Amino acid sequence: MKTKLGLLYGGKSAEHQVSLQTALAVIRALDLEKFEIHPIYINTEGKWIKGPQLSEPVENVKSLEFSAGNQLSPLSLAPALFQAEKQETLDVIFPLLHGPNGEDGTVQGLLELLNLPYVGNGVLASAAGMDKVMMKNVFAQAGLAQVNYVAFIKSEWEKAKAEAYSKVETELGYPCFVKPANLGSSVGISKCTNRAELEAAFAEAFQFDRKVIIEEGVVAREIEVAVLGNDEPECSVAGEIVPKKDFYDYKAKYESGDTALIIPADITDEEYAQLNEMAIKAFKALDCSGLVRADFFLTKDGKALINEVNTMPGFTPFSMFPLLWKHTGLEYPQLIERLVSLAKERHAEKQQIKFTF
Ligand code: G1L
Repeated sequence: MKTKLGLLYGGKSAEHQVSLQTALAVIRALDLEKFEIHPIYINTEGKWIKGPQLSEPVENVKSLEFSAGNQLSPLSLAPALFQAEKQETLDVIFPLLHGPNGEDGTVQGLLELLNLPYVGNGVLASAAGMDKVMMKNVFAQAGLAQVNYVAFIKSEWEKAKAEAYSKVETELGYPCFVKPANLGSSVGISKCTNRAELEAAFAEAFQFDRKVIIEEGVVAREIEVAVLGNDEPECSVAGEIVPKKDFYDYKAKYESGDTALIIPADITDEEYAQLNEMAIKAFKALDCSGLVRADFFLTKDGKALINEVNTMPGFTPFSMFPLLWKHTGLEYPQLIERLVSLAKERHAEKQQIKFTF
C-alpha cells in the first residue's frame, strides 16, 4: 500500500516562494512507487486549494500554484482532508509552511483536531519555538548556556522608554541585537552599538511584533547541528555558517552567495560532543518531535552557547538541515521517508493514550 501523503505548502507569508521551491524539491525526491502525493496549496490570500493527486514528477513550481476551483478556508478543509465522500483519508501530512499560521503551531493544531499524522513538531514545540523569549526561557530552565537577553512588550516600552534602554545597557551593553520575538525570518532585526541605534532598533522591531527581545552580542563562530527522531533523537555532524556580511540578515540568509556553509565544521571532538549533548537537551526541553535544527555560537575558548532552534528549518536539498544529514550518511529522499515514518510512529503512539478513565 502506498502512503497517501498530503503536502501542504505556499501560505500567506513572506516565504511563500521558499515554500513552493521546497515543496517542488520534496515532490521530486519522493518515490512514486511508495507515495501518492496530494498537494494542498495555500495561496497568497490564505485560501486553501486542493490540487489533483500527482501521478508523475512535477517540472516547476508553476504547476503547484493552483488557482480557482476548489477554494477553501482552513476550517472548511476538514471534509476535504478526510475526503469523506470517498471514505478515504490521507495517511500523513507534510506541512511546508513558515511563519505565522504555519510554523507557530496553528496548522499543527488543525491537524491534531483532524487526528491526522503530520511530519515535524507538534503544537507545543512549534509555538514555543516561534517565540524567541519563550524558547530562551525554556532553555534557561533546562540549564543550557546561552547569551544574556532581556525582553519587553510594546506597552512596557512605550510607557518607560528610557528605563528600557538603560536596562539593556546595564544588563547587556553593546553590541547587542534587537529582534521581534515572534518572527521566523530575520526581518526587523538590528545590530546596535550605541543608544541612538538602540532607539531606532526598538522602533523598528516593534513594527513587526508586540514583543521584542534584545540579545547580548558575542564574538563567536556560528555552528549548527541537525537533530532527527522522536523520543530518542539523533544528531548530525556539525556545519558552520560563515557570513560574508557583518551579520546574518534577511538578505544574507535568503539570497545565496552571502554566506558559505562548511560541512563538516572544523571543530574539536570536545566541541562537537558539547554541541551534540546540548542539541539533544534543547530538543527534549522544547518537547520536539521529528526534527529540529539547533543553532549555536561557539566562542574562541571553545564554549558553546545555544542561539535558537528552528522547528521548520530550510529544507531544500541545498539547505543546511538536509546537507548536514547528507554528510552524516542520510540522503535527501531517505531523510524525507524517515520523517514520514517518525510522523506515523508518533501518531500511533498518541492513539494509545487514554483521554478518559
Ligand atoms: F515537516 C517538516 F519536516 F517538519 C518540515 C516542515 C517544514 C521541515 C522543514 C520545513 N521548512 C519549511 O517549511 C520552510 C522553511 C521551507 C518554509 Cl517555507
